[in-house]
Amino acid sequence: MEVADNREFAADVIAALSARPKSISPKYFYDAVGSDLFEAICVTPEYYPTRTETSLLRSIAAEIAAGIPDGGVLVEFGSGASDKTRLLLDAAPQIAAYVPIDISADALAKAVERLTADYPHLLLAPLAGDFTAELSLPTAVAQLPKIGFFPGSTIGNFLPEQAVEFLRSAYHLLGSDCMLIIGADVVKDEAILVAAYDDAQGVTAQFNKNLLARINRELGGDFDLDAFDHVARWNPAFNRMEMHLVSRVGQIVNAAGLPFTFKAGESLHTENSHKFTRESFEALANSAGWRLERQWLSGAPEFAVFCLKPIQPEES
Ligand code: SAH
Ligand code: AVI
Repeated sequence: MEVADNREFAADVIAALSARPKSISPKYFYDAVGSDLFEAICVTPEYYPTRTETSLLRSIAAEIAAGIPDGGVLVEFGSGASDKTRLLLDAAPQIAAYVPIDISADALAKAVERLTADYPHLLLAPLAGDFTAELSLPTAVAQLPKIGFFPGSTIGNFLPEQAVEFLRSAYHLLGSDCMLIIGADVVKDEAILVAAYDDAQGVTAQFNKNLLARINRELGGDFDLDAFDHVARWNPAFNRMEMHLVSRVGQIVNAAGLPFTFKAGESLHTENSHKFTRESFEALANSAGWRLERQWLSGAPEFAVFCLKPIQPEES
């Protein structure tokens, strides 16, 4: 990790542990260990979103591909292992270039190595960084038509106002003649949701606690991982799953050179995963300057894929 990144991580951890209630951005889950743990979550029996979205994308890839222009550039936000990407690349050989964007440099490097071997004619231009920061595309692809791709329901990890900000900046990055394909998880029975975020093997608990392990590794922290419980709960007021790390005891923990107090039962809120309906997603997209061009819905457990296009001035 770069020194500058480490400084930002330290500052965000200090702010998170000083806040009441304590809360941190989920982007810090994804160091090399966290990215591998996320891949392990995706194959647990309870975590349906990956399987469901993958099979939906497989069945609609040709329809999506039909709307992709010749020589288009696929720009993916939070690309991870780039597995779902392959479904689009295979269905749309007219795609000339691929720009995977991910905060996990390790996950990005591994994905690019595999894609280079399997798609020798594709121009690959990876960007390691935060997709909420100001981004610019490599000059080699600047003039090509853009197709944004944001699978996984990672959009659900934003608060609604952050999602709107992200969608607005995606428009600026992709240009007025683009399309944006977004995967979004759908509101459903609470028991299915809670199980997906609290799998029986404890992989999601490990993923959540890796945040503490990462603070120990990178910021000289002394978190005792066994002194915290992984808690996954449905918050009906905001239609979201929440993940927390709840202190089992009253304790003082050191991190980034400072002491922080936890009361027994006090929580560090680590993630929100908002779930959508067609109506709530469309309203979100509209408020950020996008219109819903098409939508596809899987069978139960439901997961949706949306195709968005920028609202043109004459439409507003
Ligand atoms: N798109 C993949 C991976 C989803 S997991 C899929 O659908 O399976 C979320 C991915 O987003 C991870 O690879 C993580 O490293 C990345 N990510 C999370 N927050 C990010 C941020 N702020 N900027 C860039 N990448 C981010
Ligand atoms: C990446 N993101 C959409 C996942 C989610 O479902 O919110 C991360 C995750 N958290 C727990 N399990 C998976």
